[in-house]
Amino acid sequence: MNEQPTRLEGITVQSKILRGQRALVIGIANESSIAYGCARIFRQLGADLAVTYLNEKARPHVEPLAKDLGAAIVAPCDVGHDGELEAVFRQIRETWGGLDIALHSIAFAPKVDLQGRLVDSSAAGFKEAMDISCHSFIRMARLAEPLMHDGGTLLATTYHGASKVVPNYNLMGPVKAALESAVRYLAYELGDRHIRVHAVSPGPLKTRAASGLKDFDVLLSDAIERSPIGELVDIDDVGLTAAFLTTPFARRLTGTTTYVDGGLSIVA
Ligand code: 0WD
Repeated sequence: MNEQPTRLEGITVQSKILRGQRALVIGIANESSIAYGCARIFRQLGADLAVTYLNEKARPHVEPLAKDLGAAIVAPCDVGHDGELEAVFRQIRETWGGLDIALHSIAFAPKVDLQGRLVDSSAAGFKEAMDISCHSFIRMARLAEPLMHDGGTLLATTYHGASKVVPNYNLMGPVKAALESAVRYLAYELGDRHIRVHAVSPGPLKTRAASGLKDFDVLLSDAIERSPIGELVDIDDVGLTAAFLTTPFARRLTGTTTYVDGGLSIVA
C-alpha cells in the first residue's frame, strides 16, 4: 500500500492508523452502499479487508469494488442462510488467524411489511426483519469473539427512526431499537475482552436499501433544510466516523450510538 496521504474531498488523511488491523465488512451491495464508504476509509487508513457479497446476483457488483480495495478475502454471505456467516469466519480464521474489526451494515424487511403500518405487520415479516437486521449482528459478535484475541471493535448501522418516530420508517423503527439495545448488551458482555461495540447512525443517504422507503426524497430534502450543518452526509463521512470508533482515540468508548447526521437528530 502506498504511503501517500489519503485525499478525500476537502480533507487529507495523513494517518495509516489502521495498519495491521484486519476488518470484516458485511453489506456492500454497490458503490453507494454505506459499507463501501466504510471499507474504503478503513483501507485508506491501512486496514486489510474481508468483504462479503449477498449472492451470485450481487457478486458482479461487489467483486470489482473488492478488487479495487485490495480485499484479501471476498466471500458470499447471506446471513439468512444457515452456515454462510460461519463459513466467512472460518475463512478469516484460516487466512488471518484473527480479526480486529467487524462491520455489520445490512438490513432487510419484506416490502409489504416495510411499506405498511407497523400495526399491520405480519409476524413472519417482523421476524425476518429482526433476524436479518438485528440477530445476525449478535451472531456476528459470537463468531468474532474468539478471533478478537487482542480485543476489537464491532460496528452496526442504525437510524434515528429507532428512538423517534420517522414517518414511513415503520417496522424498521422497533427493529433498529432492538439493534441499538443489542449493541449496549454486547458491549457490556464483551467489555472485559476489550471488544468494544458501537452503533453508527447516519443521516439519510441515497442507497438501494433507502429506496425501499416510501417518500425517501422528503427525508433527504428535510435533512438538508433542518440539519445544523445543512448538507447531506455521504458514505465517506460514515466511514470516517466508523473508523474513528475503531481507533485508540475511542478506546474508552463502548456501547454508544454515534450519529453522523450533520446534527439533524438534535433538532426538534
Ligand atoms: O439512509 C440510509 N441509507 C441509511 C441506512 C441511514 C441509516 C442507516 N442505514 C442502514 C441500513 O438500515 C442498513 O442497516 O445502513 C445499513 C446499510 O444500508 P445501505 O448502505 O443504505 O443500503 P445498501 O447499499 O442497499 O446495503 C444494504 C445491503 C443489501 O443491499 P440490497 O440492496 O441487496 O438490499 O444489505 C445486504 C444487501 O447487500 N443484505 C444482506 N446481507 C447479507 N445477508 C442481507 C442478508 N440476508 N439482506 C440484505
